[in-house]
Amino acid sequence: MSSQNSPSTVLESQAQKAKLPPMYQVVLLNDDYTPMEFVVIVLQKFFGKGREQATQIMLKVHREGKGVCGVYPKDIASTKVEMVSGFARQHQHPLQCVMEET
Ligand code: NFA
Repeated sequence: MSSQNSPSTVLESQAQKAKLPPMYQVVLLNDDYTPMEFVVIVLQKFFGKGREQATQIMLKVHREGKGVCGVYPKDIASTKVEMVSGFARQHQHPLQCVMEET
């Protein structure tokens, strides 16, 4: 960094350019066995959705095969995936939850 120019007037090189951290979608996948009501509860409990929005997302997953529950930084997305997967396992449902970089 030059001592002659204030930081705001120095053009950043590509290497120095401030880059926002990547974000990750947390995605639910459809299956034939998990009850619809269980998926709605998951969306309310772990993703802060209201009953109506949770139902919309559940139906999208059911009809289209997958649906986005939320978008988070990596650590938070990873924790959500583990919490949802553990909750589904505890209840012996095959519901799958994965993360995808945006
Ligand atoms: N397809 C499931 C059923 O018919 C419901 C479901 C929705 C499962 C969304 C997983 C995700 N019971």
